[in-house]
Amino acid sequence: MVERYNPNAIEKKWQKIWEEEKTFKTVMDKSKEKFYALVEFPYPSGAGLHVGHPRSYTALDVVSRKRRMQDQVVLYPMGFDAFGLPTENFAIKNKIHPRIVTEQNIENFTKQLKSIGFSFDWDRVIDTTQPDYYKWTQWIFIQMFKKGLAYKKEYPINWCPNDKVGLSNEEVVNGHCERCGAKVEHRVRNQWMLKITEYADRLIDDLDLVDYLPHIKQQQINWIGRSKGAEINFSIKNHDEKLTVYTTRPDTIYGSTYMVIAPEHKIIDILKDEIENYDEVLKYKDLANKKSDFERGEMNKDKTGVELKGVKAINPLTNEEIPVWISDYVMVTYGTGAIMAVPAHDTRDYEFAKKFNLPIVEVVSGGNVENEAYTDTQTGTMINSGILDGLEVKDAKEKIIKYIEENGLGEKKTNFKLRDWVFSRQRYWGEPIPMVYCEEHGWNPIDEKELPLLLPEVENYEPTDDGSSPLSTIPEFVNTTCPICGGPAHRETDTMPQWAGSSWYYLRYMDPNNQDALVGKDEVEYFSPIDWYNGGNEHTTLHLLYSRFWHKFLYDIGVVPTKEPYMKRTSHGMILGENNEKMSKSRGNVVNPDDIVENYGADTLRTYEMFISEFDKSVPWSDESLVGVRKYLDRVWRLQDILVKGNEYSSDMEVLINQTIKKVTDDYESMKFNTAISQLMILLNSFTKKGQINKKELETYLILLNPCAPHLTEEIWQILGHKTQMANANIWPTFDESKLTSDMVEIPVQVNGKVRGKIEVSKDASKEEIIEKSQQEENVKAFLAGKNVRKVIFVPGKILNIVAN
Ligand code: ANZ
Repeated sequence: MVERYNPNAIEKKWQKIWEEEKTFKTVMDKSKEKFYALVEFPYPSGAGLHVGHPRSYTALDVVSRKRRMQDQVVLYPMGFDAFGLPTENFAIKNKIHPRIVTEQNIENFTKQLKSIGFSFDWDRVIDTTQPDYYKWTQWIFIQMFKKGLAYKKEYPINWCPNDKVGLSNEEVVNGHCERCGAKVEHRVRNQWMLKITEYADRLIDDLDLVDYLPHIKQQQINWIGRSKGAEINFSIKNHDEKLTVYTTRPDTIYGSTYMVIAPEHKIIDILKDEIENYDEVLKYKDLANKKSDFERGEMNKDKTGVELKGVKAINPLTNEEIPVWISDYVMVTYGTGAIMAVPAHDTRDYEFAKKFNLPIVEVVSGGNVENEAYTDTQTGTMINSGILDGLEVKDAKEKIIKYIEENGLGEKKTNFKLRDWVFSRQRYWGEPIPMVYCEEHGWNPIDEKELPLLLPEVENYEPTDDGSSPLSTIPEFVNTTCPICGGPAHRETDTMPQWAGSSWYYLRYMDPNNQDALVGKDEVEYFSPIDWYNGGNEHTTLHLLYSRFWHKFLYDIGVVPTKEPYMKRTSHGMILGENNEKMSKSRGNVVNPDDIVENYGADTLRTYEMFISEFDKSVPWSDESLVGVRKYLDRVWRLQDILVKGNEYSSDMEVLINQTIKKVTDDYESMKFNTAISQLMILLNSFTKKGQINKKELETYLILLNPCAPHLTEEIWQILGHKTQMANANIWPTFDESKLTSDMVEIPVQVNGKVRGKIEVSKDASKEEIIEKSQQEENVKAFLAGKNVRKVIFVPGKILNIVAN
């Protein structure tokens, strides 16, 4: 009998060996196939690792370990996305420098990650807050500035009054700050912006080049929100000013009975002398400003608005005078901030028209809002529509666009929901933006030789009350000279947002210590692109899109060889608390991975997380299944007790073993970890039932299980006498196609019409062989004892019935 399975001792032992021997160090070898697996690097929070992290990390660890045993060069790196608000807020509260907080947190995360036995190359760890890393983040920013992709703009930003920080639209969830939950306000600030919109078309079109899960592609497409339509100018009666609208339905222009502009539209100021109810208009504008974009855009809310009394616009096709309203359902940041309202065919316009008693004119037959068929007004025949009458919608669109272009009334236009990326944060713990302002020469980047522009040491990281960055209070940092004329100038004091460092980190892993370039040519040629990237669904529209944008830019300036960074993107479901709710301190349902490693072992934690459900589904934590998985590993350990000699699969196990090799090999690659593990459990049961396993069989079993339970399997492997580790050996088994189905069949044996036993015989066994074997079956023997066989009925391949009395 072997000693009891003792994961604590075994796991520490192997982790030490891996560390000392640098087992998972990645070395380029052009003669071999490479596999670059990436998981999202964590933000090293004070709370430490969450049991959600190992779900993603174990998954690609499984694939990475398998690929190493298939003789591939695997790059599976880890790092820390360490700039950001929580650390800064913690530092302010506890009066510890964020640098120290970050170091402590990284140390703790590293210890935790190592205790789970991930096969990361620890020599490639990156930390986005290290100057030799953020030097290149700054360098990329400067290249973007040089290409006109970084610019300054007065921009109404989402402002979190609690964190005192500007937020990108992506960081605002239902009108609230994604991090702290405070209600978001609007504030106008002079911000650095990155022109992601210039890449909008390519960010959609190049999705054809990659293998992302369908829902991930769709979410990106929706987020970018490409919409094709036209801009049309409406003139203002008795005024030179024109009001330009954006519409996706220029064909419905004859049905446009009024216009609506955003409360922030600049024409309000221009027409101030004409507007008879200017005070009322200003009051409404004020009110709208206090609402978030989300509240304003909400579909089902009651429509509000104020007419600009004294102002009339002219519908350029009907030549009719129509009223102009302001309402907060029109956003200033989308299209032109003005719409031609077509209440018969647009739900929001319809609700508005009903409320304020505005005329509704149907222009697509059968397609109006009051009609059930409304849901699809993209088809139908034009009515009440002058030159468009009788045309189908599609043709009407073409004709009207041609008409407005020929008559100087407007032009075809593509719009995107995606906005440029607000890239300034008024906070301390981020990358300094390497820009300098001089009265004469405006904004210019610092000399690239001066990079990195170091984040200065400060005593106080508290944002200032006017919302400026803490850096603005340090004269030694602020005051500098103009890189163009050498005259007095001042530095930008905003820092980069959370998403900067993570937009290109995957490139640095390829060559983490390069002092002369962001990544070496040889390395980037060899390791690009990333073969497989797994991460959270919540990053589909933020990080994933941002990093694709940066990558495309780096491709354009010749830094990277591929158009896309990630060939494949998958995502995992969340692990919920045992009560089926999201894990959180306040709900008291947090499971700490350290406790699981301590009490059950890392191999149990890993195997459990791969086993609990389909990988992309959310699943509640379950102590019961955890215990079940631990028992399974105990039984694997005890296979040593029934070990016999043998260098070939035994004939009765051969089929099941081949089936298992095939299934596990396929399932790991398609992220069906749970069914791979259940197949391994079935095979284990067969060995246990048989009461023996030979050496060859045990070795195959260990190899297949190794990616999930690497410590346990290495230990038994060593006990079997192997001098080298499994981890980097080219030993992944292949299956024999001809041995996937059994040529044995199971035949039920009846005695006088009742099944008394089952026997296993070869498919083409003769009737005589079968009768003979049936009489050796214990139970059948018992029922035949003292009787004479009168008759034997045999249905080949199906059943044997013995009549006896
Ligand atoms: C007339 C019309 C008739 C419209 C109709 C729709 C249906 P997407 O597809 O999202 O791009 N719109 C334009 N700018 C807007 C803004 N700043 N705020 C709110 N709504 C705006 O939608 C474009 C449509 O949304 C445009 O086409 C416009 O209404 C409205 F039967 O023009 B449409």
